[in-house]
Amino acid sequence: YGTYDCPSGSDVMVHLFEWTHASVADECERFLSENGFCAVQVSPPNEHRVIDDPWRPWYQRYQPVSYSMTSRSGNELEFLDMVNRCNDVGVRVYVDAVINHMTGGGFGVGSDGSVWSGDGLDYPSVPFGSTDFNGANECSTSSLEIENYQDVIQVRNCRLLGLRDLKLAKDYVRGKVAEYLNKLVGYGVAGFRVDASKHMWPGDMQNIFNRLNNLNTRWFPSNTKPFIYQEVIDMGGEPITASEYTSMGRVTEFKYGKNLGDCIRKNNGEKISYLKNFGEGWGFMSGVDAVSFVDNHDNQRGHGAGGFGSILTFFEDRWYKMANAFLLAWPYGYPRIMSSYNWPRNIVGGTDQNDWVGPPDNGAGDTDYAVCFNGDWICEHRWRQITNMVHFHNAVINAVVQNWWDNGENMIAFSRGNIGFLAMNNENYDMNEWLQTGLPGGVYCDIISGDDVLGACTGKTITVNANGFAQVTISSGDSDPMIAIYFR
Ligand code: ARE
Ligand code: CA
Repeated sequence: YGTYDCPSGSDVMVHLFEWTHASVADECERFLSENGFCAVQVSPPNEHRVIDDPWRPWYQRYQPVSYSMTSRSGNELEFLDMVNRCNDVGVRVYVDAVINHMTGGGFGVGSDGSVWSGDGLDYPSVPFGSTDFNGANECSTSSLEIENYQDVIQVRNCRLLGLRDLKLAKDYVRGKVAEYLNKLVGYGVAGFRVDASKHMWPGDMQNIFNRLNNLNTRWFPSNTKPFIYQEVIDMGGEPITASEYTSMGRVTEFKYGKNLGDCIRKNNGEKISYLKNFGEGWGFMSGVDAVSFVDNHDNQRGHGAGGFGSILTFFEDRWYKMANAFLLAWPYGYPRIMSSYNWPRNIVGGTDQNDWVGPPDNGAGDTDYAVCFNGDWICEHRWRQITNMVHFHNAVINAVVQNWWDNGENMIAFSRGNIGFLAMNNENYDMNEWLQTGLPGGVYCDIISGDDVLGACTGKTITVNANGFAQVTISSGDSDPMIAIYFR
């Protein structure tokens, strides 16, 4: 676990948040495979609660009802078709696995027609019954809720947000979870984002992972285990740390997006010149253990960790492009690009009143087919500045950082060996510097301001002399105050 093997020349994943299976399948074929994406993270595909109030929030999918496979993204056949078609064009599918819990309180009928009762701890379609959940014997709070994140036992045995907490110490429960994950592996899924990993004992998770089958040999080499990355929010200050999980797979590094956002926003005197040793030098987990990202589906709407004042999202598009350019140019972690839908964000007193709003739909709760740049589908992964940096990332993957330059404040530049060069101006005055790019002499196309189409550059060109130097000019008024060039 913790290893992954992308098709050569691709090393980035994208979270197509709340996309339907049909639209993910098409996106693999028409875009992801052509643009260097290794994998797509898809929303939880299993049966989930259906919530009326508020109307069909995105988060209903984090309340499992069973492991049958009709969700808001589509049915089992559509899921299978998506996995087949993505794998056929070399794009891995990573499933968001919600295995810590089932629904919150209440009762009803799930997205695949199964009855469920959180009140009665009864999920007959699995089946899970009351003895399959942690209760007063395991959790000491009278509410059965997590009340104190300093108490490890509470965090792992009590309820997160009222969600009925599975007794993963029990062989039967482990077996049911593993059966679900193995069904997906059999279909050709290549890996899992493991939701709420902080709330599960590493030993229980290891037991479940030990039961996982090898990947489907129709697409993958024999004896290859699924790629695992675990959602653990470790900002420091709590007894549960990311390092407890790194032996089982990668872990989401939430410090990355918060600190990068702070530097780009210049919060509390932070500067992008401080990014010189971004990563382990900032106290992050080792890059080989990390999944790195600017924002995720939680913290872009004020859930999870980070805070609106730090995290950058598509709502602040200029800064957001700068943050993603850095993410993709700088060697740290396995980068994940967020792909969002728009919603009427309305922050009042630090809370987004519309943080619940679900994806574009037909009014009856059926998610629309995602059409990029149409309606509310934002498709950050298709923004030229971001897509082109995915290509850059893949081109420089084996090259180390060299030729770091900064002005001590908010102008930076660095090369990746003699393959790629990025410069960024986050000052409110122009940058005009004679810099070592590390690159062989020649005329290069800036892939931020344009595309290099069959050798014809639609953006700025940068001339590198025989000694590797170039005049780098970036106006503070540029809509994207940076340039990126690489050797092809
Ligand atoms: C919803 C309602 C709740 C209601 C519940 C049950 O909002 O009011 O009680 O349903 O009826 C998502 C949403 C939740 C939603 C849930 C279920 O964000 O709002 O609850 O789905 O529908 C902690 C966890 C971390 C978790 C974050 C959100 O450690 O694992 O909280 N993130 C994942 C997903 C979420 C998802 C869940 C888990 C649940 O990415 O999308 O929730 O499956 C500090 C701590 C962190 C803590 C953070 C926030 O930073 O260090 O550990 O994160 O505070 O509490
Ligand atoms: Ca738990």
